[in-house]
Parts: sequence; structure tokens; C-alpha cells
Amino acid sequence: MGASIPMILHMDMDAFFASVEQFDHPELRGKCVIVGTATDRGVVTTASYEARRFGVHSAMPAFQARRLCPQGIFVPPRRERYAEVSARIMATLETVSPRVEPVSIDEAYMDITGCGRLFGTPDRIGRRVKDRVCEETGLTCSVGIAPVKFLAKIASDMEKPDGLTVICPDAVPEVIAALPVEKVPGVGKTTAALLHGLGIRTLGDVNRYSEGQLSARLGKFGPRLLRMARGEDDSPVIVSEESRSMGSETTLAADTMDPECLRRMLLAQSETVARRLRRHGLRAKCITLKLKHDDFTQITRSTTLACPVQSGRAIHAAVVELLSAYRLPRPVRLIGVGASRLLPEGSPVQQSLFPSETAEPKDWDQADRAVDAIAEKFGRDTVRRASLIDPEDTDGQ
Ligand code: TTP
Ligand code: MG
Repeated sequence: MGASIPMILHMDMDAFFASVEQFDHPELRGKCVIVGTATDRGVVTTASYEARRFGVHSAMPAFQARRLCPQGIFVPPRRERYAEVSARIMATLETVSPRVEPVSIDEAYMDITGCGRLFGTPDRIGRRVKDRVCEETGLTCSVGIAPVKFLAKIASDMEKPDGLTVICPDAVPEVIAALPVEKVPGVGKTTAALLHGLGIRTLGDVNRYSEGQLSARLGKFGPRLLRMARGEDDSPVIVSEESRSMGSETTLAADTMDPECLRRMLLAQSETVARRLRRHGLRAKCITLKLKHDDFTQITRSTTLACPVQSGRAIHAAVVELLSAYRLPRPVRLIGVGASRLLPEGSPVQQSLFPSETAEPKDWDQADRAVDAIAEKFGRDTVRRASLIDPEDTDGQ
């Protein structure tokens, strides 16, 4: 397939919450896992594929799931953990193509147009995405690839779980002709019933109606449905900078030009950002300094590091260098550190030929991890960098 043909990839994790539970608790693997609270009013958030065989599914009342699958093991949801794994998945996708649009906790679109030169056929790109996600998280996902977004989403659902479906441009008319309307995004129960009433069973059947006829019955969705029936969908993959960065910023108690005070603020913020990176299993390649002056003018300065980092010390070194290179024209009101171009910590790191101040030796990693472990056990304030301890704190101790 040529590089100029648009290709969109849709990735959706398999039984996401349940798979994370099975990964974290090996004794649950191969079992009927139902994520949700088992109370009378509880609802199933998702179920492992083992439990789905008994008819258990998302949004089902817990009592009904229990009746259908008495051997089902109920596990209460741990949303923070799922968000953590999700961040790691999204960062992993960005190692394949930077054009990633996360759309929910467990799914994302990627624009892989032109990736062929680097990674080969769509099939090989899809395989690579699945392999990388599995290497990073131990979980399986399903991938669909098609020339437009809505077909990529439909494709990722076709061979779930652990699926990989590629719809080549040539195959689009055939897929549309056979696609039950219930599978089309935006077609719920009511719309499906209405379409069935018109004798429309597959997306291909929609082509028998004019835009006017469809609008009269379906409102604004009519023309959209007709475009999909023709294989058209011009919705782009939207890459948001926000989802690809982490930051910490503080408005100062009093405006200042004192570099020592600013460096100290940056150290605490660098530690915060570093801790979040480590918690999410990520490293950052780009560090940004943000300053707002007392007149509300704002500047940002960024640096790209040779070696992606996740330690507070390395982030601080980079951001202090940015601060030193900037001549403060007036007092500072707000200061912040940002980390972007995030990579999963397992991804291969290109070794720097010229070790710089911001290179991150292994022993820093180990020290940081030890600090994280203590902080997790005894609370964040039990361990702090010496330069962040206010001398008055230690008085009389
Ligand atoms: P889905 O991707 O819809 O479902 P899934 O990943 O569990 O299963 P699969 O994709 O293999 O069919 O949703 C992702 C997660 O979102 C899911 O694991 C749990 C959560 N979720 C809810 O909390 N409530 C819901 O009603 C749905 C559908 C999902
Ligand atoms: Mg899913």
C-alpha cells in the first residue's frame, strides 16, 4: 500500500479492567472475573472473556451477573490503577507513531498514514502495536486498521479478543455491504429499530435512500450515516498536547526575582513531576520551564534531552539550566515545570555520546525507587531532599 493512502489504526484493550486484575493477581487468570461491587445495587463495569461466555457484560446489574455466573469472582474496581496502565499504553503507542488520539481509558486512534516506509505493511504496523502494548503491560488488545476512523473502530471489534483486522481500501465496499447497522458508531437501539423499519439491515442498504429521506427520519445523523455508507469519514485523528505531558506549577506567596527561591520551587516541582513519571512507568524527553511575571506576561522555555529522564534531580538540572539562560525582566508570580515527549520506561534508550549534566545514571534511578517505596509505605513527607528541608523544621528534634 502506498504511503499517501490514509490509514487509521484503532486500538482497544480486551476486557480492560478485568485483564488488569488478572495480570496483577495471577490467581484470577483463566477465571470468571467480574469487575464491580457485588452489592444489590452494584453494576458490572466489565467481565473477563471467561465470564462473558455465561452472558455477563458491562452495565449489567450485579445480582443478574451473579445469577448467570455463580462461580464469578467479583473484584471491586481500582480506577487509579487502570488510569496508570492506560497512561503507559498511550505512551507506548506514541513510540510507534506520534499521532495518537486517546479516546477513552482503553482505546485510541492513531494516524499511521505514511508509517509504511518505516514499519512495513498495515498488518505489520498492527502487529507491532499489539506486541509493544503486550511487552509494556502484559495485556492483549485488539487492533483495527482502515482508511477512515469509523471503519477502523469497527475493524478492531471484529476479531476480539486479541484481534488484528485490516480493511484495505479495495475491501471497503464489501465490508459496508455486509455490515449490520447495529455495528455502526452512533446507531443505538432506537435508531436501529427505525432503520429496520425502513428495510435497512446493513450499512450498504442505506445507499438506497436519498439524503433528504434520511434527514427527514434521522435528523442530523441522516447525512452522516449516508456518508458512512459511502465509506466517507473525514474526521481526523486529533492529537492533544495536554494528554502527552505532565506538569507542576505554583503561584508564589509573594512575587520574587530571587533565583535561589525560584530554584528551590523548581526542585520541589521537579520531584513531584518525577514521582508521577515513575508512578506511570514513564520517562520524559522534553522539559519545560514556565514563568508568569507580575504583569501576567508568560514565557515557556523547553529543552530536549539526549537521554529520557524520570528522576527529580535530572529534571531539576534541566529546568535550572533553562532558568539561568533567561534574564528575568521583572518579578515572577508563578513558576512551573513540565515534562513531555513521554516514553515508557522500558523503551530502548539511545546512549548519549557526551554524558551531560542531565544524563541519568542508574544509581539515581535506584535511589529514587527506594525513596518512592518509603514514601508509599510511610507517607510522602517522610523522605525529602535535604535542600527542601526548612532548617526550622528540624529545630528541637
Ligand atoms: P470497553 O472497551 O467497552 O470494554 P472492555 O475493554 O472491558 O472489553 P472489550 O473491549 O474487550 O469488549 O470499556 C473499557 C473499560 O471501561 C472496561 O474495561 C470497563 C469500563 N467500562 C465501564 O466502567 N462501564 C461500562 O459500561 C463500559 C462499557 C466500560
Ligand atoms: Mg476495551
